[in-house]
Amino acid sequence: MCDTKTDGGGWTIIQRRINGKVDFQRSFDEYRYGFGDFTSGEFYLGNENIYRLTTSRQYELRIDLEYKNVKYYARYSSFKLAGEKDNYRLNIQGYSGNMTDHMLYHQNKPFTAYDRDNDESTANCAVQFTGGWWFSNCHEANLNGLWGSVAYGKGIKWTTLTGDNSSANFVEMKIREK
Ligand SMILES: [Ca+2]
Repeated sequence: MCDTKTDGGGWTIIQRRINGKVDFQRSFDEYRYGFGDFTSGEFYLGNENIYRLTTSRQYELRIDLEYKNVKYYARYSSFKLAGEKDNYRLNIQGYSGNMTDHMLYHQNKPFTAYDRDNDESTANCAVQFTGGWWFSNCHEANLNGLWGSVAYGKGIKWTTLTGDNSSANFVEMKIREK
């Protein structure tokens, strides 16, 4: 699925939340291979696919997010995932945009899901909060959080916009070859 309009186009969408129809409470394996579909409009491309794409060429990442129907974006000039042996560790750098750089907190963190705890919390952040993410101890952003949740830290979160008790109402993560 592509975004041919935003910021010059040419973006491959790797994650999309638009209606809450797809469950993002998924296992490490499900996050590895991806889930959801274009019909429902919500999906995750899969860490293995993202790793293979971003390791072969240089990619940038753009996040488009809406909260209370206001549009925001973040752009990262460099984005790649490590492979499975390194638990799809995140390498993300070079922020620009009109949100706060909350991915900085997640830079160089491996991926955690409810059945695979690679985070720095004594708990499992994916169990304590929700989703699968590059949790640290635990998160400033969680774009795979629970759709519409107002429970503490569980929603689709970008801290400075949503706070801890609300949820974004649109998210796309997309990559483009540099
Ligand atoms: Ca832990």
